[in-house]
Amino acid sequence: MKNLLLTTSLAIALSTQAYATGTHGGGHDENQPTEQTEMMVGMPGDPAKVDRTIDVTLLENDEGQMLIESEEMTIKEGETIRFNITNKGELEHEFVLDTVERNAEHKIEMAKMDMEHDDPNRIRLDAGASGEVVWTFANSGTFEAACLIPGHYEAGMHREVAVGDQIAQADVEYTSGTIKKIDAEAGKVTIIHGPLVNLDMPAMTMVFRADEAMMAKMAEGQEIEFVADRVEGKLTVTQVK
Ligand SMILES: [Cu+2]
Repeated sequence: MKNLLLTTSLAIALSTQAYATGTHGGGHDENQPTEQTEMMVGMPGDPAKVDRTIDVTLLENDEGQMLIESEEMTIKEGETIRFNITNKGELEHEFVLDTVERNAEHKIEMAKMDMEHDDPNRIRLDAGASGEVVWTFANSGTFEAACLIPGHYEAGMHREVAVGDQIAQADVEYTSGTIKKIDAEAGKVTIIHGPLVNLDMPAMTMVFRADEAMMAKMAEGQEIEFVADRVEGKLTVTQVK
């Protein structure tokens, strides 16, 4: 019992410290132990200064796999991401952000004793529950989002989180096109375009979806450079310049 109390107060002390670091904008306080203040993966983000939201679904499928589903987790160094996480499975799951090495270490600890943590880089969700993790990725590198509940990682619950200073830009190739028609009400735009390399499509005239922000940058007859991708199964203009 004494041990348990000790562990609990230590956990509270550590997470309080991690939050405090977040509000200091990442300044490294020499007096703090390095374990929590200098996590390789970054630091707790300020919910008021989120750059982007990534929706994440935790679930099991009929093939016995357990999955963390989301768009590609390709993040720019310094970006603050709100991970909007929903557990659509029938089991309890976790979402932990860390290095691959540290996740592996914690997985071994969890196998010995299934501990419930309350660290800002992780959240545990009952079936049907949802929650969020707001995180600032301070360092470039390849990290990992995982569920460390015994057996779940092995069943597939891990995915790569790539953080780089160039990745988000370098990854995309702009295609030139001419806007033939805009249907703002339907959120559709018809573009006569060159080959779409990322979608493996030849030059042609096609209808794309576009949100209001993209529409605002377009006019009929205009020549544009754009990027299109599949969003929820629909061809969508994701970037325009
Ligand atoms: Cu899980």
